[in-house]
Amino acid sequence: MITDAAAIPVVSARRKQLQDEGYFILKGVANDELLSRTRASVNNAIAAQVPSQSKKNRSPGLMLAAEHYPELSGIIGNPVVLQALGQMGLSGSAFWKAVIISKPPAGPRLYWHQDCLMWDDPRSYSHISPMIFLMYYMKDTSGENGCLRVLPGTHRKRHILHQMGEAHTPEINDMENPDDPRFLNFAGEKDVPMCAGDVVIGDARMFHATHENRSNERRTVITIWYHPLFDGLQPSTQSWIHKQFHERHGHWPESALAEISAVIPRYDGDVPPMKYNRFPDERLT
Ligand SMILES: O=C(O)CCC(=O)C(=O)O
Repeated sequence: MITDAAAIPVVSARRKQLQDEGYFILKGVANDELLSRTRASVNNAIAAQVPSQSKKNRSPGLMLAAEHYPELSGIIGNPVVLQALGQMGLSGSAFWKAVIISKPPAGPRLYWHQDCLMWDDPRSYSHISPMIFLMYYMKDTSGENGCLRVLPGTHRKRHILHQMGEAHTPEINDMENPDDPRFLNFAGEKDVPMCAGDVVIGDARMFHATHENRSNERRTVITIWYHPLFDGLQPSTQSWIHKQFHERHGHWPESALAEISAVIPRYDGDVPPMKYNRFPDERLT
């Protein structure tokens, strides 16, 4: 019998790396124009904030919510990335929020953490992530200037780090205890050096961290949070993402909303929003 090759489900290499390891890189997805526009917005945002910087968020660095910078709509809705996700079977992504994170010279390590907020949604225990990050670095990164580190496979497998506390509380962000074990090295960790113009796409359930910035220049990333296959999430999860998105970005000008229209969450049911839960239950083994 002759088999129709086109009918055989093909899991692309990218999708396989995302499923097995928890991340993959897309090269050259932000052209010079998009990168310059994004850098201009990010640099203005940082310049306006830096004089008032305190010890807050010492570990990640300066953190600015992108909802105040609608000029970032171009990178948030980047159609090149949406097309690549669609080809991998991850279409219908909804955008939650984005954050500018700028590590100053001598900025310390970012601690190990995972960012999944919907561990009550059955999808969180499946091979398709309910939440992914898109990280665009504004300049090339390496171990010297604070590149990303990842623990491949931890999106699907329980790790000792799951018992070590919640991500993004003021205590850990402000580095009140520099001896917290989440600042240590862990077996199997990998550096993810990046080139500006590329994007690293990762599973929010995977543990990740960064090196310290030992260079004399800022190292800035924009992290964008997407929820692929939005329509397949639990109604309460969809309801939460929809509400969060509209509260944060509802005031954006029409031109900015037009650039992200493909990823605007649309939920018109009446199920109340989920309560966020950052911790997996016994279904994660
Ligand atoms: O600063 C970085 O490179 C990583 C940021 C990060 O871990 C996050 O946005 O969750």
